[in-house]
Amino acid sequence: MSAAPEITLHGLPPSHPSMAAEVALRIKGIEFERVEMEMGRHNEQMEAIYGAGNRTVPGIVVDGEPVHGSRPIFARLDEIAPEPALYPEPIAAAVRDADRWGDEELQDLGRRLPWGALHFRPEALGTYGGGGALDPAGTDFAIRFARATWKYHGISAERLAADLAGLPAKLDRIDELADAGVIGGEGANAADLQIGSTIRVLLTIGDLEPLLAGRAGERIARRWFPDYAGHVPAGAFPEGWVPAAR
Ligand SMILES: N[C@@H](CCC(=O)N[C@@H](CS)C(=O)NCC(=O)O)C(=O)O
Repeated sequence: MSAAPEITLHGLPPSHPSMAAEVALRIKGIEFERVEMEMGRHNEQMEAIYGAGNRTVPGIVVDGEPVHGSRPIFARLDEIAPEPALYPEPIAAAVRDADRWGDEELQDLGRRLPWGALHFRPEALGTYGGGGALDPAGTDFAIRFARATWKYHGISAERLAADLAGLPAKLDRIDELADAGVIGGEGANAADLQIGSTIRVLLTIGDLEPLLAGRAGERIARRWFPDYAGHVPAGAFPEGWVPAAR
């Protein structure tokens, strides 16, 4: 029998795909060490480990072999510990498609919508570190920080409004995936973790609570990611930007 591989997970504390990778490791019962990157230097730190162009978290190093990105991590973990499978048969192909959709279409909303909301309620940034609302000096910092994230993530008021307008269709798609049995089952597969981790972040935005309440995404998010700090009080987004709950 070969020895268990030595695994290091590199992440950033608030990163939802890092959280998804960590929960995948835990579900499989694989031992690992988690190392946080240094916010601001994380791009160069990740490139130094994972190679040029691999600037984002998460990544894992398996006995010296770098595996970069949430989807490659899920696939590699299934090779290391096949059970419980993150891409279980007979639905593996559908799970792979849903995981890809969650990564390519949904995941960015877990960055743009919280940073979008924090522009309007910057004092709430403190809650994402597990604290309370920031004091005026902290809020000055948060205003500058949120502005930098808007630039970095290409957020604009127009894009934010469009993201919000498009959210109900994405929530419908998640319900459809659950109705079809691709996500929302007994165990967590890769798509549950990919989609659920993004929805978990969206649940920190008070304005979105009515939209998310009772939907499959909410159920999956709360089940696999019970703890995620942060709360932007309702009323952050300008009136009329958040679609009505159905
Ligand atoms: N879609 C990729 C990318 C992940 C991603 O963009 N991660 C964010 C954190 S949530 C990140 O590293 N952002 C830092 C940056 O872009 O500088 C994945 O799932 O691995």
